[in-house]
Amino acid sequence: MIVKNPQFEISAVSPNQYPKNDLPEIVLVGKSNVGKSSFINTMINRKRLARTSSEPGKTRQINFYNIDEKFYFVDLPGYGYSKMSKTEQAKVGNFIEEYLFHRDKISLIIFLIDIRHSPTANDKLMYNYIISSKRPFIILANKADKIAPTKVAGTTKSLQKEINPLMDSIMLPFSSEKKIYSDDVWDIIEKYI
Ligand SMILES: Nc1nc2c(ncn2[C@@H]2O[C@H](COP(=O)(O)OP(=O)(O)OP(=O)(O)O)[C@@H](O)[C@H]2O)c(=O)[nH]1
Ligand SMILES: [Mg+2]
Repeated sequence: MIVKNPQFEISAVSPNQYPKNDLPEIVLVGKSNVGKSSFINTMINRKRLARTSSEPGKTRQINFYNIDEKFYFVDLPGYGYSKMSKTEQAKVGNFIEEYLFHRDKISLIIFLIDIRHSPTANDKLMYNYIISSKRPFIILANKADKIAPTKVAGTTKSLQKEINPLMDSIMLPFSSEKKIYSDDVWDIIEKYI
C-alpha cells in the first residue's frame, strides 16, 4: 500500500475520546520498547510521526493515526514498564483493557514480541488475552535485524512454539530497522481493512 497522508488524530484514555467515524482500526500491542510506535513509522514511511524512544514507557495513551482516511493505526502503551508507578500501571492497564475488549472497530491486532528473547510471562498473558478477546490477530517477531539473517526463520518458528504451541496463528518476522518484511505485513493488513 502506498500511504500518502498519514495524520496523528487524537490521544485517548477513555471511549468518549475515540474517533467518531467508522474506519477500521489496526492496533499494536506488546511490551514496552518492543517497537510498536516504530512499526507504525516504518509502515507509513515517516521517521517521527509516532513518538519513539530508546527508553521504555514512551507511549502513555491510546494514539490514533489516521491513514489516508482508510483506517487507523492505533498505538497503545506497552506493558512491563517497571518504572511506572503501580497506580499509573493500573490506570493504563484499565484503559487498554477497555479499548481491546469493547472497541467494536478493531479489525486486526498486531502483537509484537522481541525476536531475541523467549516470550515474557506478560507476553503469554497478552496472548491469552488476545485469544479471549476473539479478535483477528497476527504475531510479529520484531527486531529481526538484530539476529543473523540465516537464523530469522528458525528463531521465529521456535518462538511461535513457545507462545502458540498449536502453531495455528500467523507469525512472521519483522524489522523496523531494515524494513524487509513490511510488504508481507501490508498484504495481511489490506485483507482486514
Ligand atoms: N534494531 C531495531 N530496533 C528497533 C526496532 N523497532 C524498534 N526499535 C528500537 O526500539 C526502541 C523502542 O521503540 P519504540 O517504537 O519506541 O517502542 P514501543 O513499543 O512503542 O515502546 P513503548 O511506547 O514504551 O511501549 C527504539 O530505540 C527503536 O529505535 C527494530 O525492528 N530493530
Ligand atoms: Mg510507543
